[in-house]
Amino acid sequence: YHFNSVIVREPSHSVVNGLRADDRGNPTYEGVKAEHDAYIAAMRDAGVEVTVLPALEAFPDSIFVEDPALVFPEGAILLRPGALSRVGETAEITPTLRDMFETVLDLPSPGFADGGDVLTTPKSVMIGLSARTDKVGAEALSACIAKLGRKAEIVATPEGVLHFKTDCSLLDDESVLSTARLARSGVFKDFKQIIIPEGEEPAANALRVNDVVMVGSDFPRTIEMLDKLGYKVVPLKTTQIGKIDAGLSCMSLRW
Ligand code: CIR
Repeated sequence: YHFNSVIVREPSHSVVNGLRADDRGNPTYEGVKAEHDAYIAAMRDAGVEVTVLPALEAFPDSIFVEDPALVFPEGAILLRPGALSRVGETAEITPTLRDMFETVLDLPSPGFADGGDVLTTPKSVMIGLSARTDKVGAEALSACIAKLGRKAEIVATPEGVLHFKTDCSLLDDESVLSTARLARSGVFKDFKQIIIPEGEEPAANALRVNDVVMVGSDFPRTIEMLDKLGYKVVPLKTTQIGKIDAGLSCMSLRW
């Protein structure tokens, strides 16, 4: 969670048509843009250099740059997103990553993997199987991660949850924030587990960046809990991006 650099991408006007499992109405472009602007400002306040890529109208979900690639200080991996409408996002981000990283690996076909399914921890890089990340993709991704000198571990994502990280985030070297349903699976037995208060499940996609933990401002009980535990919480609005199943990690690539 110590980062120097992040990449973000401006939302396109087409973001209102972003993918979602349950339709609770479209987000507005202005609302998403405001949430994204605040996110960029919070990143700069946290001490990271932010590279802002231009909007891509052809890809409604392209604001969620976390999914088409995976980055580490050691190198980048170009992924194969599991949603058909998002596959082309990888080619769009490739030139930027080739410019910024010496080592850029390709996830080989035919597997699929989304960056939202990957939780990097000091113990291992956890890859959650989901509707977007299949076994072939997860195994190929493990091999790429090994080439970068890290250890990967393939785990399960609870049924009906979009991405592994929809339900968890890293808080510090030994602590994770997790929903009760994910913690129950036992994946975090080697961690100190901080469990999301019932009813605030979408708060689990928080984001530790250097000294602060960014948390959705719609989740007061989670904010209070983390605050009491001594974390420096930065609440950020996620109401609009939440309508298209996204949270705070989705909007950046960090290293
Ligand atoms: C999607 O369904 O792909 C987008 N609407 C949301 C992506 C969220 N990304 C993430 O959790 N990394």
